[in-house]
Amino acid sequence: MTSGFFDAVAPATFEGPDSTNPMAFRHYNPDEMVMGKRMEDHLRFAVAYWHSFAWEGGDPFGDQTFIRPWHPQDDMGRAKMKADVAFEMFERLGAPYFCWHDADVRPEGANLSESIDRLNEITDYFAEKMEGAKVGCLWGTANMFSHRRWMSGASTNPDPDVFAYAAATVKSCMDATQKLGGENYVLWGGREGYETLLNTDMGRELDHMGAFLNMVVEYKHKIGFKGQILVEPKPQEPSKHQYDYDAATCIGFLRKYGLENEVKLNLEQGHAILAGHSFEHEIAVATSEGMLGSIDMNRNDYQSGWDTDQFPNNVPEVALCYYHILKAGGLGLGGTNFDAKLRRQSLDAEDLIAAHVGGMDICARGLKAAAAMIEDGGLEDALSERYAGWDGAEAQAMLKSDLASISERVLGGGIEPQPRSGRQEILENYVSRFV
Ligand code: XUL
Ligand code: CO
Repeated sequence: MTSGFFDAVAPATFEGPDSTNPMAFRHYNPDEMVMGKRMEDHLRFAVAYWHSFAWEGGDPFGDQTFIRPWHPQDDMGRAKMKADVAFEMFERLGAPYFCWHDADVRPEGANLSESIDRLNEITDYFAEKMEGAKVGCLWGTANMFSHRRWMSGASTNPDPDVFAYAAATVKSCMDATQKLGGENYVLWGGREGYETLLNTDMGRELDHMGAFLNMVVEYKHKIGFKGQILVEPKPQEPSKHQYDYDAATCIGFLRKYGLENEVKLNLEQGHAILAGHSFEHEIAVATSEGMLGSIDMNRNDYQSGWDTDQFPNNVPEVALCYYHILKAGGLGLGGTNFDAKLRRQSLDAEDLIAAHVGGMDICARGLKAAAAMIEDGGLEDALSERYAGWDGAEAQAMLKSDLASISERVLGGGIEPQPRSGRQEILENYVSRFV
């Protein structure tokens, strides 16, 4: 028996590029081979529990717009109804994964012990549903930013009791993620940052955050969790300044605290935009260091300056992201999580399905375009040609040389660099042929 929530909406199926059905896939065809691998296995789509099932449609100027049968979310019976609906949606979409925070899936208890009991009960319920189903857990995480106890941070809180509460909370979420066979565990630094330096000891807070993350890694090994530990950069919102600002900042942080071989990055398109970067910039920073873990796919409204978490709808942008991902060997244990929410006027069950169908289709188109560019090799050829000078023995030897000898060679040999075109427009025209 189904919950009835999606009864009026047909399951999404692949109908091919000529279909005019807004609820059908035109490009996402899970079994289609792309560069020798099934499309589903490249993209590894995940539905985000928080946006699709927990968010009630509020914004800073108004409250709930979505009225769902599982509201209010303060009761375990309704938490199970929410789970029933969520799993029906995963199946209708053919989404292979989902991601969750503790706060999305269970109501907060009167104390931590009750909250953990509830988390265990609901994740047991998930585990039953996952048995024999085609959906897995891409990642789990802890919401350490919504409740007022986290208002001054979790591991960076000036109060050590909050640090302790955070440690116990993350332990419970890692246990639940492992129970569900999760492939990753994510830490987004919700309020790990500051509002004003007037009340903040930044160096001390960063040391606490480094110590905390080392404990997470230690616990991963202790329980034999085989998944990846990922941190998720974001420059601001909710804090004025977040410590995990962007990919480069996170990599520096991981190196400082000896975690560069243990922790990778979960990169999000909207967070890249807030940091003043393109998504492909963040992906290239991570892949150049072998630290790409997974991606949160969404987009921001470029005018608003907020983290608007919209579903992706821009093929050229998405294509360049997957180009860098494919070039680096793919997503591995990571996936494409739709950390994206409906607009608050999109009230219907049909809107929820259409948003994911559209997002999945845009990503599939982007992936196919990226694969076509890789197979054609035009961008790689252009790169090789641009850097060809560095293939020579003399250029390579220079990298191990010193300023004085190089200077001698330049002055003695009459080296006189001749500027060459960067050919940006020609390369942009090249990309346009594929997207
Ligand atoms: C917030 C955000 C989170 C993380 C998980 O901007 O992206 O949803 O992905 O906590
Ligand atoms: Co995210």
